[in-house]
Amino acid sequence: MSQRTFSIIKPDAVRKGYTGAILAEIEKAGFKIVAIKKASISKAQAQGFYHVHAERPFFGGLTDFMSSGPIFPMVLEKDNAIADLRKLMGATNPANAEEGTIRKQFAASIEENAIHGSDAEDTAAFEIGYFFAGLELI
Ligand code: RTP
Ligand code: MG
Repeated sequence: MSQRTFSIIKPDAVRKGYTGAILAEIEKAGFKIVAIKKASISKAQAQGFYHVHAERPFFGGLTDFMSSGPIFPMVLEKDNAIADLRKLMGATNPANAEEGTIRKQFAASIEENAIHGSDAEDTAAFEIGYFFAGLELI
């Protein structure tokens, strides 16, 4: 059944000029881009987005990084979108990512790892609402 997920092209990938190539991979894999925009978020906004990781040792570095430059948040749709996007992204650490995945091709490190994807239905709903209003999603 058709499902929506949330993704971000992270600041490292935008800086390196990989936005178009990553979007091409996403479309080639059968995702429909429901909504997309360019954004720059503050440290506080990054902390809100990644609040589930607040107690992790990497939280400071992660939120500094995510607020370090422009990003492209987007809403994607296809059958099994949440799991399929995670598969297309590859492992969090690109050193462990499978050949052909976005992180294998475009990520430099576990921190500068090019793309975010929601990990479950409830987090997808929270993350879509964090960046997009209902009227942007028709
Ligand atoms: P994301 O949420 O960005 O899609 O990444 P993920 O699910 O693959 O990984 P997650 O465990 O949710 O971690 C969120 C982001 O935090 C950074 N991280 N750094 N230094 C570290 O050990 C470490 N672990 C995670 C990564 O940038 C990861 O994408
Ligand atoms: Mg995650």
